[in-house]
Amino acid sequence: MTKSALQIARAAYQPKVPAALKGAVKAVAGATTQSIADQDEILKLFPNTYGMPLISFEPTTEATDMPAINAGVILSGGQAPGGHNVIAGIFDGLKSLNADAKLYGFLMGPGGLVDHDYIELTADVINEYRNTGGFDMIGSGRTKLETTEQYDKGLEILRKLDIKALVIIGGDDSNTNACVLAEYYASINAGVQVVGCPKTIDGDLKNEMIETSFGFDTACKVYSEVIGNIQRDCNSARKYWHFIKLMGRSASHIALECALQVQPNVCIVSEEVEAKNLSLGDIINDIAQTVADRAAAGNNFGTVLIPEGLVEFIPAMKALIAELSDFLAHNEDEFKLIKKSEQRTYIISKLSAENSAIYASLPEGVARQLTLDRDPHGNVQVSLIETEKLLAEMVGNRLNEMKSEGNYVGKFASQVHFFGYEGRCAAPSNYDADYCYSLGYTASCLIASGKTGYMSSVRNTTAPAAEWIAGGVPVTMMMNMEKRHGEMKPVIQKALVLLDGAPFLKLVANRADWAKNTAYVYPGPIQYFGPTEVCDQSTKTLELELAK
Ligand code: FBP
Repeated sequence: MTKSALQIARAAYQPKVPAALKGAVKAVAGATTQSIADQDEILKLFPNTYGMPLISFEPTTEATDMPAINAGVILSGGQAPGGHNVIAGIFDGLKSLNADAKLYGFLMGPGGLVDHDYIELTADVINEYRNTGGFDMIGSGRTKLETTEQYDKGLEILRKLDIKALVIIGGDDSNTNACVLAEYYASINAGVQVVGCPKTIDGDLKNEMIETSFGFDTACKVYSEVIGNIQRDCNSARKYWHFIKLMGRSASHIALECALQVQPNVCIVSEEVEAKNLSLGDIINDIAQTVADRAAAGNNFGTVLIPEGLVEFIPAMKALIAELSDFLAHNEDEFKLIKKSEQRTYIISKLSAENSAIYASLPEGVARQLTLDRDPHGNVQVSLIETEKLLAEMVGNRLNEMKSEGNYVGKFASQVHFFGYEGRCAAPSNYDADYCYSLGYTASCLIASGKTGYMSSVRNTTAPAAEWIAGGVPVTMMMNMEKRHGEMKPVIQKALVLLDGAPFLKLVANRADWAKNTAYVYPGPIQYFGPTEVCDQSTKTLELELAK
């Protein structure tokens, strides 16, 4: 396979790791834990894995004579830069304990475990993928592990390969499933540990013990580079308003981080929209006013950042989507029989009066996009909803009205963009390459110390890597009960943008200036070689959050 010059040079990069992981470690147990909410229900559902202590790894001089441990690894859900380094870290960690250890990769996500589809990950395979983006070493998928049949089927192959531990690399839903699996295997004394690793470009799997999910850093840097390029184009031609939707299924972390990096004219934050109970009309009016104000100063151009999940946060839309999801979950078969051309009328006839009116008012395309299949975890596939077009069109219409009212003089031409897939498989930044490798290596330490139901945790990551803190967090600690597919389920609580958090407050303090004046910043491409302040910086979000 032909490799780029960067790929070849990058293969030799040695990820930086916490000082504690450079030699033998011992697991030190900290305080016992509780789930963040609904403690009684979560305890009842996880009697074997609830309340375990936090773990940190510290260097030890005690000699350890470890048996060879075979482990399996699964990549679950959307791609995120650095996944290959997590696997490399697990591999190196297991091998450092005993060179006879084996690592197996289950193919195309959790489905590979159930279907017994796997490969052995030898040094040759691992070395091909060190510091590369993508999940193509073993592929990924969104199959939800949720039935005992699936767990038992998985156990057959784990036993056959003598696998004693499984690492599930995934987002909040996948790590929730990892914990359910850990609990089940513990309850039947299967002798298989399950450990999770926090992955998602969305950045919404984070809490007190998990500073960030991997991939967020690289993806935001890739998007910020291209938004910066668009802003320079925009500031050169001075004739377009660019409506840029950014991935992030629920939380607006990506849009917010990119805004902090590029200083756009407008950045919508879904969590604020919800808190202020804004309607679609309010959002349109706000953007149109900014366009009009800039036009009054002779600036008929600008940028608007839109978080992918916006529609689900507009309270009226959220209520509509909730009813629609419940209805579709219970009437899936009937709905599938309705002709495409009649689906809209059918849905309108089935919803409550209020939701039906909102649904009827939506443009045809968006209405159809809302009824598309949910993902296996019951989520609306928001990446398929063209919010950027919806907003650009509606702002254009509003400006026409304002013009006829005499409240706008200017020219409005829009361009729409959606950045998501472009960033999910980028070559990991130094931050992600180091963080991911450390997460994987830490997972191997959790395995070696017999832990199950834990998530690998690496903290203090705005400091130099040597000072990072490696450990494990019981997954039940992050759980609460939420409604999914019409039923209450234990799930890891999603971390949304905090409206009193430092990153959002930074936006608030600056957005009036950024709206009016052209204060664009052009971050440029990710740098892998060069001065540390250019190559090793983390996200603005993390810097602001950890500076408190
Ligand atoms: P994960 O939560 O699985 O990491 O996926 C995140 C994401 O990239 C979202 O930002 C996006 O909405 C979704 O995946 C797209 O899903 P798909 O890859 O199935 O198109």
